[in-house]
Amino acid sequence: MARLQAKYPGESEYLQAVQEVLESIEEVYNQHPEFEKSRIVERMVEPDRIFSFRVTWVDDRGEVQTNTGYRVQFNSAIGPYKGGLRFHRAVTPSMLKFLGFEQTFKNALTTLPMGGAKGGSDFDPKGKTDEEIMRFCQAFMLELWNCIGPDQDIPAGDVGVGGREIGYMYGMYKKLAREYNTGVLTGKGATWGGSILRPEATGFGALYFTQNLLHPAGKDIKGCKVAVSGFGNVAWGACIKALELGAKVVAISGPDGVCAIPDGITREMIDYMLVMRASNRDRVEDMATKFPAAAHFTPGKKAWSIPCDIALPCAFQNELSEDDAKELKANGCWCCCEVSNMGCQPGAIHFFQHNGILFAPGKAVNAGGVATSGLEMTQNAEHISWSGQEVDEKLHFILKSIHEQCVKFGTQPDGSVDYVKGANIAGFMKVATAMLEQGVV
Ligand code: 2IT
Repeated sequence: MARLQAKYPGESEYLQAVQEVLESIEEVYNQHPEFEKSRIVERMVEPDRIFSFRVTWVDDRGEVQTNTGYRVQFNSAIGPYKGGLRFHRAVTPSMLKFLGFEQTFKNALTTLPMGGAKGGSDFDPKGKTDEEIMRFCQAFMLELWNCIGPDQDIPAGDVGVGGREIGYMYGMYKKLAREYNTGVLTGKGATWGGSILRPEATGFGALYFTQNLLHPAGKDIKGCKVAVSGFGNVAWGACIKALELGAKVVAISGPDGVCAIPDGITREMIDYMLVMRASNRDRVEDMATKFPAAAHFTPGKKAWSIPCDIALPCAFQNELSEDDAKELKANGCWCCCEVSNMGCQPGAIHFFQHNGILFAPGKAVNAGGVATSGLEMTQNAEHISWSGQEVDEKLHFILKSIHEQCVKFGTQPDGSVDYVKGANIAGFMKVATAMLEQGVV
């Protein structure tokens, strides 16, 4: 860590993600001298390569805009590079390195053969029109197309990138590459190679994982109050499944504040989240404006200020602080499943784990999204499409298996399960073993 800190000062998210994994794996690493001999850790923390490129496009006023685009190909030990694209004004190489690093271990947990990658741009979708989004996506692909391919690197969505953006990017990819293999991107439209349930999969998977977490403790989601942060694709899927399983979603939030929903979110409100996302206004207050009797907006507050049983951070890294964790506990919360990547600050995780709150990390909880991307790749490669039921059965199996891996590697001497350790060690062992078997490359 000291060497990395000196080499990459200021890359705080990246250093945070690496530190968490290294702390988790220290013990098993020391039991495997062959890993040390082959310098597995030194090789694993460094991305294989990073592409960085200028993206210039013209906005609706006819003005020329310039952003920076990136693709971080992190690790290919267990398969081709796989991971999403993030469009957000705060995107930096540090953010994408942390996400690519996390992705490597997450993908290893899915049981599917996928390496880790991440990419994106500091382009800010907020306030952009549909035409501007299209022109940006096309300009972005003008550079990205040369770095990706269905057997090399398969991007998908992340914050700020959904079905609409994937569509625009694929359209441009086809023109540039003269390749008509839809398998180069996942999260596509259902009529042109997209997997049924991919849009829902991250949220659905998170709730399946939560069920696997609660059942051994003799608990169930049914009847629980759930607080959700965000209102994007992940929060949307989580709300649908929470409702289906009989839970009550009592809060959703955005950068502007929180909407308390005392009687629980309805299907109509969940559908409206899609309208809010497509509007690019990035305001959760719009929910309270649309449904004034059901949702009450408070500016500047987080979802963690609303009393709940289960907290589901579904928005952004480091969105839940130690103080938030304490407020949750004081308000009766007893479980936090991290759905966003690195959504909880280290102090919050430490507090949960030492105060009897069930906690599971993003790379286990949210892996259903990329796992279903993996299922989309399989369907594309076979030129077939599976039914929703087939995909859902596989998703159930995958989340169950991820939970089992966490238990296998995370069970402590006192019988409790450290899900952070479990997920990190399980992912690490798979990637490290593959690297060892493939020699020093
Ligand atoms: O963080 C993630 O796992 C994603 N954004 C999904 C990546 C993917 O390739 O589906």
